[in-house]
Amino acid sequence: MSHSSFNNIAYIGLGSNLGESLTLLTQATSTIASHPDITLQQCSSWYQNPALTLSENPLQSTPPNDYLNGVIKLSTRLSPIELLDTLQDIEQQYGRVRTEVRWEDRTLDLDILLYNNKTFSSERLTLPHSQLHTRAFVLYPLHEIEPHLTLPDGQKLNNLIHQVSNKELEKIDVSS
Ligand code: A4P
Ligand code: MG
Repeated sequence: MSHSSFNNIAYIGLGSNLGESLTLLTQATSTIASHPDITLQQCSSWYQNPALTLSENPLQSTPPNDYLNGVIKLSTRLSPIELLDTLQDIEQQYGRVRTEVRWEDRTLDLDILLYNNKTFSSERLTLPHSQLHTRAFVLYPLHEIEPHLTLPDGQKLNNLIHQVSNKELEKIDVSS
């Protein structure tokens, strides 16, 4: 089958800090890749890093586990909302329990970081992802697969990563 119609490029941020995170992330990537309307183009390494927390979260009684984070690049014929629906289905499939607690520990979080050069905002979807510019665990894996990327607002990824420290990111050696 020709994939020439899969002419939208999206970057997805993956995160997990509950359960067998490496297995979950690897299997979720395979599930995304096997979707009939998606072609997986590239995967970053996985990076272990401390959870970014909301200091005002009164329901988080114990310190959260570290996260594993990574980024994948895909081409798709799904619209942004269809892609979000698909990713949320996959989150459910991998045991994500959504509660009222924001930033709760999660088995799997899938965020659409970028969709083409699109800027968009609705109740369900903001593009680019609102925290993209500030998070080392997003910027460095994205840079690993797309070093020359320019964001829709004209900022170069190459410049952005120098504004955010990567000293807490530990690249996972999957061969060991
Ligand atoms: N939504 C809006 N825009 C998007 C988008 N571009 N991609 C909406 C995906 N979803 C988007 O997300 C809440 C709602 O955001 C969705 O229903 C969707 O319609 P959620 O996954 O249900 O809830 P959440 O993830 O708990 O909230 P939020 O605010 O999205 O948190 P984040 O930004 O996902 O951050 N620390 C480390 N080290 N690594 C992490 O990955 N992640 C978080 C959660 C906190 N700390 C972390 C990490
Ligand atoms: Mg999320």
